[in-house]
Amino acid sequence: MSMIALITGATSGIGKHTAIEFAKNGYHLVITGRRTERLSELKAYLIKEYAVKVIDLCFDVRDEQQVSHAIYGLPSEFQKIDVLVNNAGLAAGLSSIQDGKLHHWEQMIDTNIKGLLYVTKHVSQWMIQNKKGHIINIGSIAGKEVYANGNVYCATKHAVDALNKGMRIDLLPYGIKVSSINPGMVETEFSIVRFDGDEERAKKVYENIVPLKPEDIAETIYWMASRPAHVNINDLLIMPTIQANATTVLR
Ligand code: NDP
Ligand code: 8X3
Repeated sequence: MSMIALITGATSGIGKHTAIEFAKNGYHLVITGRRTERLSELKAYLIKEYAVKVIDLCFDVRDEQQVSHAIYGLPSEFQKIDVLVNNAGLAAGLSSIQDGKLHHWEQMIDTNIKGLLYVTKHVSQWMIQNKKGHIINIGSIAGKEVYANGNVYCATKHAVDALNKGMRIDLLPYGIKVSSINPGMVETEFSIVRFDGDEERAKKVYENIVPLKPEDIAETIYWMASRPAHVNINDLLIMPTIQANATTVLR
């Protein structure tokens, strides 16, 4: 069996395009997300287009039992995961700390931090057994800077930044690479989700600019995963050319 990548949040945006990019390069895939139909469609597409093996796992990363059940249920040939892309995540809301909604905070903390931890804990056990592996965490410019009303989302991505560093230290003795990629603005379903389905408001985020495409991030993730064995990209910040930092955007 050739190389295997497990990508969380593959039903949309960065995760979906990362699955396509890895399939294009001959990887067999484990794709995950909550939306079953989208997973099935992507699986069929990847098998047809790239003749790779694909397993789709439908689970909510916030539920540890679902995560462990899905991951430990993988057939043994799929347990030799070479690359884990911790991508599933979201921003919910854009409000001041005093006006923020508790359910938004909980959703972001449970998905972006706890979900990433659950998946990593289980997959890293196998990587340790196999004495190889590469974990690529999707952070954000929001994990490097804090912007107005970004409070809790920024806190979760700062946590991903810290976890990325911590994992790298803990997994070093086992030959496991740990990397993060931190994008600026990428046009996906991210803003639609952030604004609770308000597509008009989401569209305005990318009006009159050329944002990054999910394909740009996918290609960069694959590039990170395909460096020689002695090279690790610890931490990569990637922005559209029209964006200088979290808040300075040329429109
Ligand atoms: P999308 O909304 O297009 O995709 C998000 C993915 O995460 C979906 O596949 C979704 O799958 C999955 N997901 C969300 N919640 C859960 C959950 N509870 N359980 C399982 N899967 C979940 O957004 P992006 O592609 O833009 O986002 C991907 C990552 O990139 C996120 O971590 C985001 O924070 C980060 N990022 C995005 C940027 C941007 O500007 N777009 C910039 C910087 C970082 P499903 O709904 O089917 O469960
Ligand atoms: C997504 C990018 O700037 O909306 O992480 O936080 S931003």
